Amino acid sequence: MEETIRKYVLDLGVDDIGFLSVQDYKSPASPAIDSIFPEARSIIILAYHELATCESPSPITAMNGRMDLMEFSRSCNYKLARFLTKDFCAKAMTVPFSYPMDLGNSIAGQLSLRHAAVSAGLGTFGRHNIVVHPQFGTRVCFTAVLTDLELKTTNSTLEDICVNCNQCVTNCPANALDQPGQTDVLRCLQKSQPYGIVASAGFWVKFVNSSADEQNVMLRSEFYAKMYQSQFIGFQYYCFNCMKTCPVGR
Ligand code: B12
Ligand code: SF4
Ligand code: SF4
Repeated sequence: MEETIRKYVLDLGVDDIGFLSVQDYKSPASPAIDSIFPEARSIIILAYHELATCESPSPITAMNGRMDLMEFSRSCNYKLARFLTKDFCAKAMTVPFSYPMDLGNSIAGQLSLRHAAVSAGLGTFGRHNIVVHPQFGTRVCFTAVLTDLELKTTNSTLEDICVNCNQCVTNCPANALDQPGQTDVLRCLQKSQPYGIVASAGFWVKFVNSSADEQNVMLRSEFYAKMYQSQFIGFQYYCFNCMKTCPVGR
């Protein structure tokens, strides 16, 4: 069964795949799987090689490459879920690239794709706390499909792939990676999403405390225009440094 699913997924153009029994998934800061899908038995993780767009000095080009990947991955996830439903009479639920996600007390996905990918043999955690794939290095992203099919966790004997060159730490513009094993989320957010939720809250607090003339100026500013675009894109990333500076796989 695993081989049929692997072939279907690779034929879609996905770059790699891993299988994980739900009992082998461990991400203490994420919701329990049975709070999402009580009958889930397995997680199928799809891996996508990120294009060279992440190297572009233009944040528009870099984000456009990411949007292409997100759209492709959403379609592959959905096709796989339909394939499992039709050909295996299974239940299947998709886990997105990033959003929608919980934006309550913590910022977390329904499933931690990094933890799932590592346990399914698709890579190891790097010094930057994201996953390094043996072939694609850090330029890899993930989606997943949960299913009630019993699938065997992919056998893997991966050694640590990170070569500890510290490039990701040195090139992080937010100093968000100074503490080994931890990403300073707020610092990363300020640099990677400068027109995201933190900036938006600051803008609107200032807006309501401003005069009509000042509000007029604020709504015509470059900052507002960029924030407006970021909001309808979903999340607009302006930093890919920890992905693009990692030498593994290049
Ligand atoms: C929310 C989120 C963020 C938040 C972080 C919030 C957070 N606390 O994790 C912010 C906005 C800061 C962020 C930033 C980035 N993100 Co992000 N993000 C997510 C998202 C949607 C959810 C993550 C989540 O649930 N975190 C909460 C819990 C699980 O994290 P945690 O328990 O605290 O675990 C962390 C630590 O404990 C530590 N850790 C745990 N166990 C171990 C074990 C070892 C040995 C080590 C060393 C560390 C370690 O590593 C974890 C990561 O920090 C995922 C998609 C998904 N659904 O998984 C993408 C995801 C993790 N992001 C991704 C990427 C690429 C980025 C960015 C590069 C931005 C960009 N331009 O794309 C940066 C990288 C920041 C970094 N170096 O850590 C990719 C990572 C791909 C990969 N190769 O691993 C993911 C998987 C998206 C995807 N679909 O591929 N992200
Ligand atoms: S995305 Fe940018 S700001 Fe965030 S951790 Fe990576 S290098 Fe640092
Ligand atoms: S840039 Fe260097 S230290 Fe950072 S994850 Fe890649 S190999 Fe490891």
